[in-house]
Amino acid sequence: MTSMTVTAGPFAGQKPGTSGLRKKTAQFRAPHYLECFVQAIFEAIDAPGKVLVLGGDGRFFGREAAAVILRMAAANGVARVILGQGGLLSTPAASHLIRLNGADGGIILSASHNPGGETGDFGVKYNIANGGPAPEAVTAAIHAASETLTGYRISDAPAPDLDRLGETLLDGMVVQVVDPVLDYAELMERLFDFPAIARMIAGGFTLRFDAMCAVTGPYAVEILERRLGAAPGSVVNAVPLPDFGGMHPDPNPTWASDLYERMMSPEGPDFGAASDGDGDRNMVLGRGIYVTPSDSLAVLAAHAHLAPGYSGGIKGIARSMPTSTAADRVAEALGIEAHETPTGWKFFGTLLDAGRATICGEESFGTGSDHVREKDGLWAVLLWLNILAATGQGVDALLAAHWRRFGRVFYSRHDYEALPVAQAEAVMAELRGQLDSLPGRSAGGLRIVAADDFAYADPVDGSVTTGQGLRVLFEGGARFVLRLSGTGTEGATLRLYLEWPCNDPDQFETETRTMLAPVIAAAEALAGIARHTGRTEPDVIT
Ligand code: VG1
Ligand code: CO
Repeated sequence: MTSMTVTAGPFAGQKPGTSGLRKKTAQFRAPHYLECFVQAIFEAIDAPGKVLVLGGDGRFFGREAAAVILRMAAANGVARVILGQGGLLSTPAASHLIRLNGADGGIILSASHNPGGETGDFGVKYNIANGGPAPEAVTAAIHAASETLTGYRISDAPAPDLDRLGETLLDGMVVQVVDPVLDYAELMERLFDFPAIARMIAGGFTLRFDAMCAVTGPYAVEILERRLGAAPGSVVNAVPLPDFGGMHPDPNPTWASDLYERMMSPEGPDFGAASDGDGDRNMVLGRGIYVTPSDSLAVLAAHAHLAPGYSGGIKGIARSMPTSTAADRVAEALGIEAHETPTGWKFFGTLLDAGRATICGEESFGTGSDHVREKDGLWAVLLWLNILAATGQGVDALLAAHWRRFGRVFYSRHDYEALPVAQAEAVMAELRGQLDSLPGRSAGGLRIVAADDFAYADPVDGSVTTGQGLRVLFEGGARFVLRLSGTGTEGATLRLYLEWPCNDPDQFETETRTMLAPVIAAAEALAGIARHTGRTEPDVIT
């Protein structure tokens, strides 16, 4: 067999965002578009001789894309590709396979929490040898290569059967099709006390896991039902579908409303959780109680030592800047390092590699640890279950005890989606223009003590990242942050993050929206979201 070079490209705008390149599926299916971006990856990483992991979340176009990438990898001199059977791999499982096999990197085909299907979104993400998302230097090199290439290489041999386990040769390259679940399930079994969780479940503890017709279904069925003994059917929407069954696989109270409502009912199970398209996000609920992702991070960090994988204690906690400061309180109490990074898991990699953080998290339903280099939805669920089994407490009691010990940080994120880009930029520009003059002034009755455009100097490799979100800090620690999403594919999405720390136990049961009212008013006064966009309510509140 031979390979050929197809003259095509370059395409403008192949610039990875917060997490890979995300575009409308139709864009990715346009002639040569996927191929040119993949060629840019191969050029940036110097593909010849490399070992790569490949898989995705099962969304529409994933199988076709995997077949094309295999043929391109062969033509570009890649030595071996380890492929999840059927082209399936959750993001954390892909991260684990890269590490386990000592691979040079991996390509994940997913647009994560964005809806899939013919009219939905598709995405391609490159991960490096530590298993984590490519850092900025690598994504910049990929983007640069995408801007100058004049074609791509592809083998004219057909791709092998994606469903048949085992090794085949494609134009001299080894294709190794592996079970997507097995190695991951074994890793989880090493980290957590499966017998204790199984005993709790056998003792009558009930749970519901909503896989949202995305990639986590097979993982959750194997681990929660087969290995831990949860009743068959505890995992719902468990079969990955190309269009996610029409669902929007973003595990939050809005998009996982069926689970949310069941959990709020007195007849609901003891524990509920959901995951996103590629399995790296999680939402956790107890009966009658929703755990905010920022609180979940803090609770997991405070109790991680109860799980076998973390019995020696944790070394540090890292959170993205817009994530609430609840985790910082835990780090302080434990006497360990706390890190504040820009949004996106790629910024945790150096801290995890250097052993300066063990647990990381983002307010966007992402939590994870140094077991892989991605956030990991099922991992978070299992750590919760391990903690519940070890303490014998329910989610509500555990959260209440956590607040009593550390105080409660009221938190919410307001998303304004699909805004005209100019309107979103006007909001950002108005606030950015005032930042220097804000300290000492008041807004919404609150006194401002600091305001800036977040910049981050990585303490491990010294790299500096600027322009990561506008933040305004008030006396007493209340705060709001405003930034533009880097994962959307339509117009602009404005995210407003709101936070109000509280040490008064008498107020812990107050509605979040009531507690946040002053800081919401301050944000409106300073940034003028309603004035610039005409929107008086966010599209999604988490
Ligand atoms: C969002 C979240 C961010 C997360 C990213 C990828 O990015 O805010 O915290 O890391 O999605 O998550 P943005 O730029 O839209 O705010 V996933 O699960 O979609 O890969
Ligand atoms: Co995701």
